Amino acid sequence: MSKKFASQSQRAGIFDLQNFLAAKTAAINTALDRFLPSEKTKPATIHRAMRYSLFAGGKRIRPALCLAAAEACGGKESDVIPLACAVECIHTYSLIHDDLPAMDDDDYRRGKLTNHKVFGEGIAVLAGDALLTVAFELAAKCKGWPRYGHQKLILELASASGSLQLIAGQVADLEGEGKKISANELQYIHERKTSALLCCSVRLGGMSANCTAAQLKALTDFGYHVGLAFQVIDDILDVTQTSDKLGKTAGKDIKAQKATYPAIVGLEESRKIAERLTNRAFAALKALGPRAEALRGLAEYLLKRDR
Ligand code: GRG
Repeated sequence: MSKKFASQSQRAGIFDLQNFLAAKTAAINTALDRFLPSEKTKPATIHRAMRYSLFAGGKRIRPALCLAAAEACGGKESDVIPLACAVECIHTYSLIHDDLPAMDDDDYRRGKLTNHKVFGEGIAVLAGDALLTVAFELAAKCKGWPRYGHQKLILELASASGSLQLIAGQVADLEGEGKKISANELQYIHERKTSALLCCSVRLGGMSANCTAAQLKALTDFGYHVGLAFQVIDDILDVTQTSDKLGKTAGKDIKAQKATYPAIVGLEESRKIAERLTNRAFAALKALGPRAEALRGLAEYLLKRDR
């Protein structure tokens, strides 16, 4: 890691990211528990399956980014929480479906057996479907703001998770397996499979603070670059970390002959790319001023993470 980058944490100064993440994770977990039907609610199997993956120990990065973006624009935590929960529900649905035998066929996720390994494929498909649906229910029930009414909020979630973004990325990923693809094609996949939902999380945070158009532009720029950096790091971790550390099967990308940054440009260059993308994200934050310190801390943490 370059000296230039290492100095970012010193500049971040007193901001305590560990505390921030712990507090936001607790708030999100409490809210998710409140929003979702209980395990005993009929039909109990589906609610147990939804909760199994939702509370399996995910890092809660997307909701944390959503809350941090709201903070950067002067928003209130209680206003943004339903939207932060909505993005986590969409993210968890995508992981459940991605792990299915018809897709990535994985046995472990978040350090536990995958949803279909515990509940069977049928229920796992339905648990994913139900989590996706809950996300839109939460957005429909949230407060709504003068510049961003429910139509805009729901459209935001639909665009990020639809066939032009998240699903497009997954399709390109599936179709790219075993093929030699270019760095540009890989970027197309990463933008959609990963960056779109991270960027949406950040934008929804801003919207919940009724942010200005200029603030939303800065958040979009930040979210796009952090999202891409996140996936480059994910690719690096897949080849440098153990399954135990990641809570999912490491080394899967090579086995599935997936195109990744380390495979195309090598590990060292991949690290530099992630660093450059993070610096672009930092630059976008300038427009938001000192209240964006949590976003800055998160971007730095995501670059340096080891799981
Ligand atoms: C099935 C529509 C559909 C999409 C699947 C999520 C996904 C797209 C594929 C899973 C594999 C992958 C590399 C996804 C990119 C996004 C990503 C890195 C997910 C993991 O996110 P983390 O690390 O996971 O935030 P936790 O478990 O901590 O929430």
